[in-house]
Amino acid sequence: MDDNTKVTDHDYGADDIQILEGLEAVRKRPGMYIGSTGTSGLHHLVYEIVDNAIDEALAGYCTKIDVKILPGDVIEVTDNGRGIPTGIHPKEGISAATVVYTILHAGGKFGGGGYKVSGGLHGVGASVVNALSEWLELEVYDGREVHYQRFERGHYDEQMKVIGTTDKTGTKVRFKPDGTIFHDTVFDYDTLLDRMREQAFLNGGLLINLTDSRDEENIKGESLRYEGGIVSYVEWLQDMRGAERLHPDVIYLSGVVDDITVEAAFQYNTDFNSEAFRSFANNIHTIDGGTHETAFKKALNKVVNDFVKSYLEQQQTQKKVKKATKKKDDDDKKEFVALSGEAIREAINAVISVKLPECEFEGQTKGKLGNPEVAPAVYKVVTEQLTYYFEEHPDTTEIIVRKAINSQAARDAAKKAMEAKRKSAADGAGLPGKLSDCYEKDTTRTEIYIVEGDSAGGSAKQGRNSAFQAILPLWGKMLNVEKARADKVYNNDKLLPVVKALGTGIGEDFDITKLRYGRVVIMADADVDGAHIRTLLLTFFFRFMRPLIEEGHVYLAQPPLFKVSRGKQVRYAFSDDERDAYISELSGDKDVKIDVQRYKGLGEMDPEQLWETTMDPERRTMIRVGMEDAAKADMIFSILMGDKVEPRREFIETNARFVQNLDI
Ligand code: 28G
Repeated sequence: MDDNTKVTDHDYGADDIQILEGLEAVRKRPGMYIGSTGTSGLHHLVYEIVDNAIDEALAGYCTKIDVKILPGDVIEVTDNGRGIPTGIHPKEGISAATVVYTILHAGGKFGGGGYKVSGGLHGVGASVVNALSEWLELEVYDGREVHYQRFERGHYDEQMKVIGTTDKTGTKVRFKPDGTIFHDTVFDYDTLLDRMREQAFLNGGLLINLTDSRDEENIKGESLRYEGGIVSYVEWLQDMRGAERLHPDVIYLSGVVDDITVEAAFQYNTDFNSEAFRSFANNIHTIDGGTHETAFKKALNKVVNDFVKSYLEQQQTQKKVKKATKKKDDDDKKEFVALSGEAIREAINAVISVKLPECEFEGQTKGKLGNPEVAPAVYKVVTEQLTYYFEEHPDTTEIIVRKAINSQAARDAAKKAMEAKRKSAADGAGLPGKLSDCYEKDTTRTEIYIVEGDSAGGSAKQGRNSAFQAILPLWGKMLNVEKARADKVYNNDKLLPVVKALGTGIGEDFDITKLRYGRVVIMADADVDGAHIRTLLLTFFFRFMRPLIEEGHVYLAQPPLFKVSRGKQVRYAFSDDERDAYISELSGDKDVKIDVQRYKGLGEMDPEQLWETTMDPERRTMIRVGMEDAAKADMIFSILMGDKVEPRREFIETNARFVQNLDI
């Protein structure tokens, strides 16, 4: 066997390929290269290979990519590009394609260093996939011959060889992920579908076919091609949300500044309090936004405010001309107060995509674009093109501007009402009456449990450790924040206690330094109503207290579903499997009576049980809510609450797994 996995320290010429270390390094620390060895890492293998095919499309040579999930969870990706070069690499003395698949190239995605640059640097990541595959087969079609090579865990016995003739060009890769590396090697069709669809939108016109033939009785597939690119993406997102459009056309802005390509597409709908941004840098989803998103918002602000300002000035001069003959007008000298960004963005649905020579990603999960040079590029393109759009489309412009002004009025009214409430002694500037507060003040210790329902609230209050755990019970159905105007949300009697208890204020006034509890825990039943409350609260936090989620303060409590007992021996189970395991554990080999109690709600647990299973920091498990979860809740929420029935049904059919707990 060739010893092609040794760490090599020489440079073989090409600037863009650096040999850092051998494939064994990848197998030793897979997380450095693919993030994790869980399901997410597993799916990353596919993305790495497909990305290479997309790079070939960006280079202008590939129009079609086939992605297949084959029986045994083998993945096959085929493109119709030029085919990876197979000629002998001058320094290595082996095929260039072999080099691409066996030598670790610069840019560990998750372990510092640079990131892959889409459009130009083919093959980065291919060696990582190879190293983490039980086996991988590579075929290259160069218009004359079919070249073939097989690898096992990155190693090969034979060099690349010709196995046939062809008149086609392209690359085909087949691989089976290594079961000794990944906890679970089963691919999820919907996860791959989401990703392929996203890439098809971002690379308008490119055809991506996805098929899943693992179950021969039920072969699934989808053909994805969107000529409209990100304009189609916005339309699709609006449909998914069941949104009613505020204006007919999606607005599309694009341009190139220096080496940076900027594209933005957006449309408003008739909802309240919803703004949805999806941004990408080099086709990579930036879940936490970054310089491109910030610059877009700033530019939108500027163009809308400039428009409103000059419109008002125009009106005033017209009035002055009329009134000049009658009397002096001093009441018309109103100072122009700029509309807030939130008001301007209310109900916007936007997709932003930038492409640049080299991306820098920031933040804990590397989900935020950091490149400062992107900001002026986006700002320039959006201000110039949107100003032009406004001039060309007065009808749409009027609709958008009117909406922004109305939204600002609602927000001002809400603020006033809030201030009035704060001042009135009866309502109290203080804490909500239903809150059972804790004694400590140190937010590294304090927690608040937001609990659904009366009896559960009672149990939680008795079961808690009152030194650092506060309890806030909530009653009844919550307000649907999407269909309600800002002033209603601010004054809602269900949400107001939450806002008051947390102490941070909301929306533009949100101030994280005022947060009274380091952990905000949502504790709801594992049933339909519980799921409803959970989704509503997450949506509320996502829209009005976003930093709370971004900075990792929000948690979901995980109460057990079953109590399994044999006399004094008690076990709590959080799933059916766990319940069955405990039943057999407790019964041993004897045929004894095992008592299984199913908890229908938190209220059925006594305070002691609730503490032991769900609230005691030593024993409980909690889920920390990430931006991705919250964004998903926000999306699900929109669909389930939206007034259009069709997208809702379609969404539920395709995402049944995800929404099974929700009331529909
Ligand atoms: C099917 C699954 C994944 C690919 C290509 C095409 C070329 C290429 C790939 O070149 C070496 C390094 C940088 C240029 C490039 C072919 C130029 C001319 C290619 C893929 C040479 C890699 N002819 N198609 N790599 N580069 N498809 N699909 O991986 O300097 S990778």
